[in-house]
Amino acid sequence: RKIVFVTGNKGKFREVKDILADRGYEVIQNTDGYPELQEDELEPIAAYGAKLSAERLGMPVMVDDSGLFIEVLNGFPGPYSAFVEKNLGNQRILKIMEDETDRKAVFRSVIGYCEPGSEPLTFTGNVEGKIAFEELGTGGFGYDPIFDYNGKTFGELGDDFKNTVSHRRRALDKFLEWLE
Ligand code: ITT
Ligand code: NA
Repeated sequence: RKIVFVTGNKGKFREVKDILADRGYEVIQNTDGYPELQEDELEPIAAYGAKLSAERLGMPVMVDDSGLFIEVLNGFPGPYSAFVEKNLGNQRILKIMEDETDRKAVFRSVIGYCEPGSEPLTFTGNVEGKIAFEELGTGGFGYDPIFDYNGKTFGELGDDFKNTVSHRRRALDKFLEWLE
């Protein structure tokens, strides 16, 4: 069983490939990309990306739109997570958070899935944590070194553990439940 995953993000691809391999799926990366709607929520971005990609490629596809939502910053960077990671980076987030005592944050992943000629579906997963005070660990990718899950960052915990509790894992579990 094969699934085409449209993404340019190597970290996402590696995680999805590992999680779905355990369930008997082969994941194939497609790097064509898709225009991202400017929205406050991830669901419409994932739905639109999946629909557009499925029609373009003429085959069923999945996408993953994800982000880090920091509570005290009203959900920032949220849907702007890719832009912020690229242009500001973890150190600038830590700087903004320097004097904040409320460090609650949520990672969210929305899997969009679409078959040509059909409407897109979305599956959302969340994991709660806190913004660390410094970058820790070399595992994972992106915001993982500053995302503290029960006292250790995803960067420290590494992919194998992350894949058992992550936002992406939870979204994929819902997707597979529907698929099967
Ligand atoms: P696509 O090609 O799949 O769109 P992208 O990197 O542009 O890749 P998004 O638009 O979904 O992805 O942006 C999400 C941002 O949040 C991006 O900077 C990711 O690196 C980061 N991110 C997403 N999931 C993450 C995770 O599990 N751990 C750390 N950072 C994550
Ligand atoms: Na993107």
